[in-house]
Amino acid sequence: MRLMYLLDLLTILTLLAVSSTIATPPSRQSSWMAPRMGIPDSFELPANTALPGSNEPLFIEMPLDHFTNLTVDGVTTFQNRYWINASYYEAGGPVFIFDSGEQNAEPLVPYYLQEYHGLSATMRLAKRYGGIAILWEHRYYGDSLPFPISRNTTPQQWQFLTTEQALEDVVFFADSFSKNSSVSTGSLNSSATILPQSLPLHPSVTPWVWLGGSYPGVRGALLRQRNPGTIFAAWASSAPVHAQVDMWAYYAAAERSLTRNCSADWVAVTKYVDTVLQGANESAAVDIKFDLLKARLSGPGGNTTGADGLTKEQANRTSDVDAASILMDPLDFYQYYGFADSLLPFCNLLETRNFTAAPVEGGVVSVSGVEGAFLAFLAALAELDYDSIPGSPDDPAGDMSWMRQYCSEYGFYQRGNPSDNLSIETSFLSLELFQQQCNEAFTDHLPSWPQVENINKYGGWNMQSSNIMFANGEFDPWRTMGLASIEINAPQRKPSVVVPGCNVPSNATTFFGITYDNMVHVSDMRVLLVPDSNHTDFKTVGFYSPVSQAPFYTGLGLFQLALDEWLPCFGK
Ligand SMILES: *[C@@H]1O[C@H](CO)[C@@H](O)[C@H](O)[C@H]1NC(C)=O
Ligand SMILES: *[C@@H]1O[C@H](CO)[C@@H](O)[C@H](O)[C@H]1NC(C)=O
Ligand SMILES: *[C@@H]1O[C@H](CO)[C@@H](O)[C@H](O)[C@H]1NC(C)=O
Ligand SMILES: *[C@@H]1O[C@H](CO)[C@@H](O)[C@H](O)[C@H]1NC(C)=O
Ligand SMILES: *[C@@H]1O[C@H](CO)[C@@H](O)[C@H](O)[C@H]1NC(C)=O
Ligand SMILES: *[C@@H]1O[C@H](CO)[C@@H](O)[C@H](O)[C@H]1NC(C)=O
Ligand SMILES: *[C@@H]1O[C@H](CO)[C@@H](O)[C@H](O)[C@H]1NC(C)=O
Ligand SMILES: *[C@@H]1O[C@H](CO)[C@@H](O)[C@H](O)[C@H]1NC(C)=O
Ligand SMILES: *[C@@H]1O[C@H](CO)[C@@H](O)[C@H](O)[C@H]1NC(C)=O
Ligand SMILES: *[C@@H]1O[C@H](CO)[C@@H](O)[C@H](O)[C@H]1NC(C)=O
Ligand SMILES: *[C@@H]1O[C@H](CO)[C@@H](O)[C@H](O)[C@H]1NC(C)=O
Ligand SMILES: CC(=O)N[C@H]1CO[C@H](CO)[C@@H](O)[C@@H]1O
Repeated sequence: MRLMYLLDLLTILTLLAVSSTIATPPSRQSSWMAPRMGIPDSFELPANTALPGSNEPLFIEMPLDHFTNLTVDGVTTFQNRYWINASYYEAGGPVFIFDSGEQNAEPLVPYYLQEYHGLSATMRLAKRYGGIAILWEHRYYGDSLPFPISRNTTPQQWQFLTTEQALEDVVFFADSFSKNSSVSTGSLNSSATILPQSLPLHPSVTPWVWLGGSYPGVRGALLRQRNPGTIFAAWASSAPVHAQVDMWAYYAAAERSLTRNCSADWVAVTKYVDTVLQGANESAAVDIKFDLLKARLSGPGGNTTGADGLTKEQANRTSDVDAASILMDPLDFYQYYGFADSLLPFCNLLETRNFTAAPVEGGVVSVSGVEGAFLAFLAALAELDYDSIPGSPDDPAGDMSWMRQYCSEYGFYQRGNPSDNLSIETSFLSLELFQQQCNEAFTDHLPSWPQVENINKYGGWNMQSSNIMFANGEFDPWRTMGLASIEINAPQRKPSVVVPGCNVPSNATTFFGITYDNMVHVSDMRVLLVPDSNHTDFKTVGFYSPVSQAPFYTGLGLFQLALDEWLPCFGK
């Protein structure tokens, strides 16, 4: 059973099995391009020495606690995983670090670091600037685990999963590289593999350029504010840099995009279900839960096989919020697909009553009342095959770690707007409910509410930063928590595509960036996929933009213009 309100909607789905077929790293060229950007020209690698191939992971020994040297269960350090692709590296070229954020990074390797399935912005930038590409895995995700992650992870073990620790990991990593302009050749022979750390990639001698979408975009912006000496520039895509406990705005974009009749029906049905579930007639409540569960389990063409085993007892055991939030199933993929591809098919089914009647402007409710609208809604839920979309956690450990992060620092509790009577989210989704779930999942060491000030102290959506490009999608639910937010409590700043001077901070009214018309979450920083039979459905949405390829080129082109402006000033 899916608990929709627990789903990490920030997570980029990574559901594809990965085959590691690229084994041989290219050998180094013996001739090097003219060095640039602060690197003295004495840097040379012996001919044929090779960096490890990007399909094999590398590890750095990372302090568990950067700030107070605490030790828990004998653990003082852990192995933090990363990958490198040095195919395009030329002496003096920048570092392009792509952050995978709150997920196992491994499935991303062939997409973002090898261009195995199409162009990646990270590799295009590496090619253009002679840079070295790094894929970085976040502590407590994938294989970068100080402790095993499960329901048994203790509060003492969780305490090192904080924004500050995870940002400091990047600083520690960057500082681990050499400042020397030449690699000691004494220990190397002509066919040896060199340690990446022996390359002169220390951020004092090489510009580090960050690429991240969603939470990784937040990290890039925070790092540029916090450690400008480490992160020289950043492309922060769809970055909700303003943490807020109450994120009712999450659904505002979807609500705004609904057709009028669909909105009228959705609002009416939501109120109807909430009212029945809150009412005194217990058998009516169980019946409505049964109907909702049955619709979710049923498939297209009136196929109710999936619901065959469903009983009234099961329905009775289903909580009000679990049952009522089935009405929100069609919203699950909105952030990736936008209205036309995720909600319109549903609205069409609903408004035509499964293609048996013509739609009317006031919705089904205006013709058949709310009970008629409810039946049409159930039919639409059943016919739209959301059951085939993987909604249950693919990476339970990663989901727990992200839950820990939002429960302790980010909030982003996605409920409906309680003061908007056109809200299409069940009123059972309350802030208190989210908090209660957090408290149940993490029994101790959790603040009473998420400590959003840990994030917002870097400026939140008022952040006046230099050398960052903030990209957003017009209808991305996460735009509401970023610099480009148009919500009522936001500063209403406007993106400007005019590239600012190097190290020149933005001001209170404007910032450098772009909001792509009609686009959604991280529509730019995805792989420009070569479509094939493995990339046709929701499962691969994490890797490419199902809406449009245009933002890939727009974002990359604008960021290149910015880097052309900024990189020459590195070290000056
Ligand atoms: C932590 O330990 C390291 C190495 O022993 C030491 O250099 C550092 O000063 C310590 N930091 C703190 C905050 O105690
Ligand atoms: C690095 O990326 C390029 C494509 O951008 C790819 O051709 C190459 O195989 C990758 N290198 C490694 C070692 O995976
Ligand atoms: C080169 O170095 C590697 C690893 O240190 C070693 O295994 C190999 O025997 C060396 N080759 C030669 C020709 O010295
Ligand atoms: C639902 O379950 C409760 C507790 O087991 C029971 O008292 C109640 O009669 C059940 N209601 C229905 C309609 O089955
Ligand atoms: C309770 O709801 C059921 C439908 O589930 C209905 O048949 C019954 O009449 C209702 N009872 C009352 C007291 O309204
Ligand atoms: C929807 O319409 C299709 C095609 O007419 C039909 O097979 C199916 O049973 C209908 N589904 C529902 C839930 O009414
Ligand atoms: C009906 O749905 C079940 C799963 O719920 C599926 O196994 C079966 O193939 C479907 N039948 C048809 C005719 O599509
Ligand atoms: C009703 O909604 C459908 C689907 O959202 C839309 O295509 C249609 O234009 C609407 N019809 C009217 C009359 O508003
Ligand atoms: C929502 O509130 C507005 C103004 O308060 C009112 O005009 C409108 O009828 C209400 N809509 C619904 C669906 O309750
Ligand atoms: C903010 O920056 C923009 C773009 O550089 C500029 O046009 C605008 O005048 C500035 N506003 C203020 C208040 O400084
Ligand atoms: C799809 O994935 C499978 C398994 O990884 C692979 O064998 C197959 O070649 C892929 N198909 C295409 C068209 O890339
Ligand atoms: C080859 C070389 O010059 N190596 C030096 C790099 O810098 C470290 C200290 O920063 C020295 O210990 C190395 O000898």
